[in-house]
Amino acid sequence: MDIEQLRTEVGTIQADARRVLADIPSVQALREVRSKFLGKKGALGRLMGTVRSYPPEQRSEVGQTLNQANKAVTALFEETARRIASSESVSEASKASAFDPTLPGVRPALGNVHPVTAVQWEIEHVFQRLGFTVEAGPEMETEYYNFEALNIPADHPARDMQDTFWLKNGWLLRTHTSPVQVRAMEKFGPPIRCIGPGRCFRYETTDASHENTFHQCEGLMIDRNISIANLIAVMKLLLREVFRREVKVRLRPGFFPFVEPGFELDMNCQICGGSGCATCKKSGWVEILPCGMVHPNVLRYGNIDPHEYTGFAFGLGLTRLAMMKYGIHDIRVMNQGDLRALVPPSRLTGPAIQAKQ
Ligand code: FA5
Repeated sequence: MDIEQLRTEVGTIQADARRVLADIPSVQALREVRSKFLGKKGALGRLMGTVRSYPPEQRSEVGQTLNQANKAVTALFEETARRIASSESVSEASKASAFDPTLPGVRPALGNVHPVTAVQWEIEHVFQRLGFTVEAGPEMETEYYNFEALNIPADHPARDMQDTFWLKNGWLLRTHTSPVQVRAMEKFGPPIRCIGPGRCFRYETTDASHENTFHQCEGLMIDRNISIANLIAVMKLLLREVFRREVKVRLRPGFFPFVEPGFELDMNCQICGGSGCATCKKSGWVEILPCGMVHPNVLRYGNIDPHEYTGFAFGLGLTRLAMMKYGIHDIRVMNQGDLRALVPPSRLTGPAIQAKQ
């Protein structure tokens, strides 16, 4: 073919390529078509093989014509490849976002949480990390577990410290969570690490820091060589984890028949910052964490040899702790069902809270 026919042929090939590539559906199809145009035996490849058949003075022009056509068709293929790749990724993305009825549903966010529940979850999480189990005791208790096994015999004046709701059957509403101690000793035997959060009841007049129904959290650790140092370390860790900063505390001697020695751990009132308010009765301090070394008599009641084992116990005022953490001035708000006292998920802290949601 002469050089004019060659130009016409090259134009036809380029037009064919444009037409074919406009409808190409996939990368695989593109690959198959590519050899028909650009392969050695393809339309342009075959023409390249004819360059030598032209007179020497025309070869350079023939070469240039074919090279330009080759470049143009190659560019067409590249552009088509990019178009297919981007449309494939769009369809992959739309596949991924398509509704899949087999996936588990998105759990709706829980409503707001009661402050006591929120603090209880945090405390459970802290202690579980330390290897403590979480125990529950009955709210309706016997005199034996609430008093006697805690070294408070019937005529002991300490019974007056906790005004009791007596039931007609001779049982009572537990005045503290300490009965959980004895039940845990009976259930597990030493060594023991447990906490017992729960509701307590006292027949007393209410004010900004006293309720007749409130929460405590008992703690008990019994093993060989447990000392006051262990007790203080755990108390400090507990407060640091709940408040996420150091809080000012004071330790003073305290009397409880079931511990010896006994302590009162008070914390700086978080409502007034220690300057004195109705919540802390103008003292700047709030009684929050009475504690001590378990009395040998109590260990004996729990069938544990006090010569071999020692332990510490504490009775955290959970409701008061929740007041301090969430800035609640009056404890009576806690039982009034006022929805404004609840803690929205945005104010909850601690990994345990996420886990419970
Ligand atoms: C007891 O109940 C002991 N069982 C605590 C204990 C356990 C001491 C183990 C030693 C070893 P107390 O009566 O102080 O102690 O109460 C403990 C905490 O419960 C108080 O510090 C306070 O934070 C909280 N609390 C007591 N009475 C009330 C009340 N009426 N309203 C709200 N919180 C109260």
